[in-house]
Amino acid sequence: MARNEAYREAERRIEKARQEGAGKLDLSSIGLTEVPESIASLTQLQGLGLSNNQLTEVPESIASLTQLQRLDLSNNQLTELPKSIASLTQLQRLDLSNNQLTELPKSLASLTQLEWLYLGWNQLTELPELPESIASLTRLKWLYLHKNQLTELPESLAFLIQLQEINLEGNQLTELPESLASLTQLQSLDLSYNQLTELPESLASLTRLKWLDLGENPLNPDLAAAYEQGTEAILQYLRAKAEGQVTLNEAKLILIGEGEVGKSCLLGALRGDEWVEGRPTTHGIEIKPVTVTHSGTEITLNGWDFGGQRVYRPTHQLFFSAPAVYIVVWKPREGPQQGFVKEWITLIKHRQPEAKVLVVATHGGPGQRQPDIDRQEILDRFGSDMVLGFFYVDSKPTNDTNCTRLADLKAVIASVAASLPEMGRTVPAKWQRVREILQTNNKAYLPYDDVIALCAQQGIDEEQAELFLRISHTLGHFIHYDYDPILRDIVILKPDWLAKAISFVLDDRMTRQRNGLVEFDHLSQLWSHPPVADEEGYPPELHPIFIKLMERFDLSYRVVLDPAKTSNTSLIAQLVPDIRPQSKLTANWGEQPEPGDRQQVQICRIVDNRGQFAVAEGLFYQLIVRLHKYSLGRFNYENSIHWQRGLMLDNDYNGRALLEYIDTDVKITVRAAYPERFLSYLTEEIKSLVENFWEGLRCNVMVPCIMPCGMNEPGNGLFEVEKLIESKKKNRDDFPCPISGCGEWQNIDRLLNNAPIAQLSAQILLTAQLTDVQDTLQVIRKEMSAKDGRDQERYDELTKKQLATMSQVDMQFADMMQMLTDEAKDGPRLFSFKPMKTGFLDPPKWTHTKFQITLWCEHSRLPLPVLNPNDKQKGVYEFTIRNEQFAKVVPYLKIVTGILSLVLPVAASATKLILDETAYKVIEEQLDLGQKSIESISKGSDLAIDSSNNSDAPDFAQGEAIRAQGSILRELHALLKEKDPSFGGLVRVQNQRREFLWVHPDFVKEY
Ligand SMILES: Nc1nc2c(ncn2[C@@H]2O[C@H](COP(=O)(O)OP(=O)(O)O)[C@@H](O)[C@H]2O)c(=O)[nH]1
Ligand SMILES: [Mg+2]
Repeated sequence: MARNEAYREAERRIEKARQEGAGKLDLSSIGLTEVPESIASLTQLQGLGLSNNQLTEVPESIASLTQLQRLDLSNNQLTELPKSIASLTQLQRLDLSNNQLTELPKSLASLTQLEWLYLGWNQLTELPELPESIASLTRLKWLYLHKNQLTELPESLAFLIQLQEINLEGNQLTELPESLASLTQLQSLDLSYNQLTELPESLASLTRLKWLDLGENPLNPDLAAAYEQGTEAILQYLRAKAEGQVTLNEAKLILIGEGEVGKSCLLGALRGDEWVEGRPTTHGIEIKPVTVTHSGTEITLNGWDFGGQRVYRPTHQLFFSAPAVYIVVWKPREGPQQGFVKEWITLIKHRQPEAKVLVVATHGGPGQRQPDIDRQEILDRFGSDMVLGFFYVDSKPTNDTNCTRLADLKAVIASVAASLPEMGRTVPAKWQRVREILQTNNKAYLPYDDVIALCAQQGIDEEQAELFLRISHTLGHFIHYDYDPILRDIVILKPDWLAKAISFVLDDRMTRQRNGLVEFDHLSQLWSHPPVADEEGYPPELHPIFIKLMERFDLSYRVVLDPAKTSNTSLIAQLVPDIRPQSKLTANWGEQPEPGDRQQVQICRIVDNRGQFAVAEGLFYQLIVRLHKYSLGRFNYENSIHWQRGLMLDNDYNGRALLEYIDTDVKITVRAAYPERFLSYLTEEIKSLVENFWEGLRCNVMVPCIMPCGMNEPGNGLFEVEKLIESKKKNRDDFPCPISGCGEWQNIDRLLNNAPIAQLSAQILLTAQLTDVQDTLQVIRKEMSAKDGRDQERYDELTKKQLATMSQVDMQFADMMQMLTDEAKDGPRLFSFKPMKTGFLDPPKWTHTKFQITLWCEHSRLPLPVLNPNDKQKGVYEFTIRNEQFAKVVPYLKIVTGILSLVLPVAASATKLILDETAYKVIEEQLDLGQKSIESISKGSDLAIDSSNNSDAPDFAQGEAIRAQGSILRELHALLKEKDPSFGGLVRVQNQRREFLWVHPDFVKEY
């Protein structure tokens, strides 16, 4: 509509409203640039919609609409508000989102009836000073200030005591006012994407707070670790701090470099220890404290001295947890080349791109003249932000003086340590006391119960002690796995002690000769009598614990040599053969995929933060362990296929995969009836491993060319999936081949067809052919029940189409769970529900009714009553819910019911648990009833329940729709928690990607 036309249309609607004495007027989305003056005549108006226009100002005449309760001005170009807005004293809801406002008028203060105030997506840099303005809006319940530029919040926010929800996502806040604590009605506080490092302890008094979002803030490490555990955990942490806190001036000091260059001597010298002649070589890691002083403040550095042997490198990286001062040591006598200084800095940089590094040459006694390192080259390559200095010291004192130039080095170490962001952070005083006691008691480990007793002595109850341990574990102070049946009873107090035990295995000749296979008896032998002088060995009761810990660290897994016996052998992944097992490969991977199978390829290209190709040291060892449940040798180790740079996997109906490390690329090839599922799983697994473990590395997912290339050969070009998607969003159809000399343009859609990671499968099954899919699944279920228990043959007789359907269901389930990862911190995601009476089918009479909700296990994908045959009421709850309350949660229930009814028939495949027919029917019927009640409610109400009919860009929109269910899920958690805080005995576990899942106790051992 042209401007005038829009204006006239608005005038017409205003006139009509005036004649009819209408209460509401909708002038949204008509291209209006100016509001007609005649609006002033609608003095009776209660609701006015002006969103999605091009308004640059609001006319003064609006002041006449004194009855207005709802005003929507969102999505316009407003830069300021008229003073006259003050006359709208009846306003309850004011939407100003997505405008260009830079400040709020003082007159806002008159809108004392306001309950909703939307100010998201503006350019507010500060809230006006109170009390003139916002402080008088004492009825405000919902305040949206997201995506602004706020750098601070006024203390007077405290007057808005009715506030239930504040959204401050995407501002520039560096701290919060203490007064926030007076907002006792607050339920939801979104602070994500700000610059917060600490939180006021007073926040802990917000007992109604159910949702606190702190994602993407530079939180101090302790706080970040608490946050990782969920909203309740962080409140508990703040409560502990509120009781008393201490300031910590401590950091890690990490010494690395080749063997025999003088790391241990240097640490000794920094500590002021006496010089030791002929010091024995370091096995694993040794930790000793060093004290330094900076500007009068004493700083404690925990010095980590790493053994330099190459074989330790992959393991050592585990302990490069930030933040630390890193010292790379080298010995000039052997020349800089032999010191591998650049390689060591690279190793650090990949794990900790923010690390601070000092390069230290040893053996620098008086009169020593040695070749120097090319300092400029190192600075050019790593930057002077990272490499902060070069030193040349002698750790050996001369007769009359101290160690040469050591004092200078120590002073710089102190100042670098003082500049680390977590220096001077505060932690709960009681916790710190316990930590000190545990760290200085000279014990390498303690039983869990002893630690809890010690906490109790310091006034920490068990619940808080558990949180203390979880946080200490995340921070790397202690090692404790709370749900692992073997490890939960022990707390490892000295990680170095463990690293040493592992080093004896890595050093062992026999294990090396057997390509990493080692029997438990032999491990026991090594640990009882270490082959190293002066090491006394470890008591036998610890040996099973060590084996378990090595598994937890992705260093080893137990292999099946004889399916009839329990395993007594580990595979140390790092020691697998160098050579590609060619004949085994050919036997298991033909030239072409089998008939009915398709082949898909994706490449994970590993690059550093400058986009340069980079090696993720030890990546394949970790993959061999993490993916071993898909190993070809999972039933018999003999059949395994893996070597230093590759492995083959098999995932039943989801297909077979070959993973190969080619230079710095991991190439993944999958063959299956529907290869997308396994391919996207493997890609995600590698991507998340690379990006979580090596903070300085990125994994770009690439797809290969599909056409013979412009150079008339089979195409070798690789296309980055993310770039293809970006181009697609800009409505481009083709993308040029990156190979120089080719430059042929390829169709983006066809390229992306090979990239399941770019697609969201969620819409595939929940739509049209749903009944077809369900029929297929029923047939599959019958087939599989008949083959109950026969592992490998279960899928043999299924058709390719059936196999493909099962994979698609798996993929859809995984997608949904993935999108709700954040919510899983605070509670389980899978429920079924049914109405208790059937009267619900008559919607008009229906005001509230009784519902039954049943919790499901996220591992087995089965409802709890099936898994608890002796207590069928566990995880089953009855609620009386009002109609509108129910309508609110319906969108989530709809999605989850849909998924569960697809997953149920094949759930057995994950756990090898086949449901008998009666049990199956009961669940099926329950899901069905749930579905019916949703439909009837949807029909009977005008609530926008179906979120999936969003027509534009379905691939991306669907994901958003599911993600939007998060808040509903949180409400459900709150309801359930009131009934049963234990969630029916479901246990919260973490998978290898550190995502939380809620599983039945029987399956905890899988994590
Ligand atoms: N003169 C002299 N000798 C050193 C110095 N640093 C190390 N050494 C010698 O080099 C040997 C190996 O040092 P060590 O600290 O164990 O090496 P690491 O394997 O890197 O820990 C020691 O036994 C010392 O004799 C130094 O600064 N000056
Ligand atoms: Mg040493």
